[in-house]
Formats: sequence, C-alpha cells, structure tokens
Amino acid sequence: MSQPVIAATGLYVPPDSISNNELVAAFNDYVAAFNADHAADIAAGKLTPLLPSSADFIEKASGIKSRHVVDKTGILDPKVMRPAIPERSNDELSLLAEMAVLAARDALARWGGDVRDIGAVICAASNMQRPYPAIAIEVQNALGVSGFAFDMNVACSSATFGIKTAADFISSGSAKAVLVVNPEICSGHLNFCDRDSHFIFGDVATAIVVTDETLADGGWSVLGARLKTQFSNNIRNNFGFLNRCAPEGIGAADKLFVQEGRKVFREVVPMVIDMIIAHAVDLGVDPTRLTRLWLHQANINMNDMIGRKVLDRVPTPQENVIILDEFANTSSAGSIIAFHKANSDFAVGETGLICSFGAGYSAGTVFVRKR
Ligand code: CO8
Repeated sequence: MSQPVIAATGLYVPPDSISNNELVAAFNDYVAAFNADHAADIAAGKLTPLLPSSADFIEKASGIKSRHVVDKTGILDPKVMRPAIPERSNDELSLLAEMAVLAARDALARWGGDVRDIGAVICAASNMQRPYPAIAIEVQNALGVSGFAFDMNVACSSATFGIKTAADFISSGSAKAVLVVNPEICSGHLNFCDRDSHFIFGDVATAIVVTDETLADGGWSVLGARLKTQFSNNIRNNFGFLNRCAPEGIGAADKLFVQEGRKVFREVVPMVIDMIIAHAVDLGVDPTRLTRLWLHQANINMNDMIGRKVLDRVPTPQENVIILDEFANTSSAGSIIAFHKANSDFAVGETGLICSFGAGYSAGTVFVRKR
C-alpha cells in the first residue's frame, strides 16, 4: 500500500477585495432605499423596516475584516447587491474552472512533477457552476491531464473529503498522483440583502497535489484522514434543478445560503473537538503537542474555542492559524489557505492538523507530518 503525501498546494486570490466598511455602506444604502420605498406599508404595520448593519458587529462576532470577491462593483451597488458575472460561451473556460486552473497551476509549479503522472482530478467545492459536464473534467482538459475527473460537494468540508478520497486512490493504487481543486465563488450564493449573513463569505480557489511517496520531494505524509457527517437543517441552500418545477413558484430567500448561526456554533464546536481528539488518539498523536492547527475559517471565536480544547491551553496565533480576517469564510478552501500560507517553517517530523466543518453537518480531520 502506498503512503499518500500532500506534495504541494496552490492558491488563486481574486484581485477585488471589500472591507467591512465598504460592504456595510452599500448594505445600509440598500436598507435606506428599501425602507423609503416601502414607507407606507411600514407605517401601516404591514412591513417591518430593515435594520442597518455594522462593521463593528461583523468584526466582533466573526473576526472578518474583509473578503476577496470575483466582482466588487455589483455587490457594492445598492441597486444590484450581487456580483455581476457575465455568461461565457461553451468554448471558453467557465469562471469556476478558470479559478481552479489558476490555483492548480500554482500547486503544480510548487510540486515540480510531471502532469502526466496525475491520474485523477477532483473538483471538491460547495457550489458547482453547472451540473455537467463536470467542472473537474473541464479543469482536466485545460491542464492536459489524462485519467478521470469528477466533482464532489460536501459544502465547507469538500477539501478534506477530497484529500481523503485522493489519499484512498493513492493507497489503493488507483492513481499515483491526484489533483484536488477547490474553487469557491461563495458570493454567487450569498444573500447580500440579508443582515445576518451578508458579511460571511468570500471567493478564492485552492489546489492540492496528493501523490505517492515516490513522486513527492518532501511534502507532508497523510498520517490519517477521517470524515464525519450528521444531518442538520441549520445550514441550508435549497437551490436546485427541481426549483423550476414547483407549482407555487421558485421563492427566493432559501434558494441562497441560510443558517441558524448560533445553533451551528453550539453544535459543531463540540462535535469537532471530540472528533479531533479521538482521531489523534487513534493515530497515537498527542493532540496537545500538535505544532499547528489549520482549521476551517468560519468564525474566529469557534477556532479559538476548538484550539483551546485541542491543545489544552491558549494557542499562540502561530499555532492556530487565522486567515478569515482577510478572506472571510471561503467554505472548503479556508483550511487549505491556512495550510498553504503557514507551513514553511515546519521541521521534518513535526505534525499538524487540517480540519474542516460546515453544512451537512460535515467535518473532516487530516493529520499530516512533515517529511
Ligand atoms: N450588524 C449589526 N447587528 C447584527 C448584524 C449585523 N450585520 N447581524 C446580526 N446582528 C444583531 C442581531 O440582530 C442580534 O441582535 P439582538 O441581540 O438585539 O437580537 C445580535 O446582533 C446577535 O445576532 P446573532 O445571534 O445572529 O450573532 P452571533 O453572535 O451568533 O454571530 C455569526 C453571527 C457570526 C453568523 C455566528 O453565529 C457564526 O459565525 N456562527 C457559526 C456559523 C458557521 O460556522 N457557519 C458555517 C456555515 S458555512 C458552510 O458550511 C458552507 C456552506 C456552503 C457555502 C455556500 C456559499 C454561500
């Protein structure tokens, strides 16, 4: 059985960035216009006025200071409140595939191997641009990779589920190298008119090259990868191919991201702590001696709590990496951005944890050791 290795990672960051102040100014302009347009209904008690958002609240409640997005102008136009993403012809790369290819090229260059050794491409992300042909096959074609490719969606846990799938392909001999891409255009499915969630997400793409030991120069041995799911309605997106068949009409709000943020916080944090500690013990790893945590980036208070419990002390900022201040929640890509940006100082033999958690619920733990 071959030992799977994370040989390299890559990152693509869209050039547009929106600060909390910019986002809140646009939201509050939208709210003022909405309340003015509906003043009569509000005065008659038929409609509740919308409340303004606050940059201070956003930073305190989530740790988010800004987010990168594929299109800033549409999101910040109070008359539009969503990114403007023009359709492309079938002869052009789709936007999701384009972002994935850019992250993949970064990862492949860092790996330095031969793309002909890649036997599979997995696009693991929380929103696919279309049902078919698979985005992964489009990426495979653009990069000139042979073998097979497919899409998988496990919301925020897509990347760890992708790593586990790639590692299993390596262990079983199905492929010698697998490319996992995580293009996330979260702004496309975010309701920028919803005060509770308009600040949560950003756009980005990450890529991971998982190989057998013979194809990696250094890199990170995957000591173990474990997955868990547990059904919950607390994070939902009801967008889907049957929407158009509903005789009562499509409806709007629940066809975008919706969540019960407090409940998610309360239920997911203990689930993830238990999962990390149990998996570490099964691998013979002392969780309190992990060199680094690269956790899913949804909320800084969640990560502080998980870090304290797992390491059994208050982690330093170097030990518990936070990137959501700049990127916000980038769904599956968050823990991979953290890993990508903060692993170059590891000594051979040191161990860290990549961990995701999110809608489903779903969670994944990937313990890695520097080679
Ligand atoms: N500005 C000012 N005040 C606000 C705002 C705002 N924008 N929003 C809410 N408030 C007010 C509320 O009205 C409330 O006021 P009051 O106390 O008077 O009623 C008060 O602030 C507190 O509101 P909340 O209880 O909602 O605030 P929280 O402290 O819980 O913080 C968070 C909200 C930040 C959302 C927090 O609950 C959180 O982060 N929870 C965890 C969420 C999480 O991890 N979710 C994971 C989902 S991501 C995932 O799985 C990926 C899905 C696929 C991605 C698809 C892309 C779109």
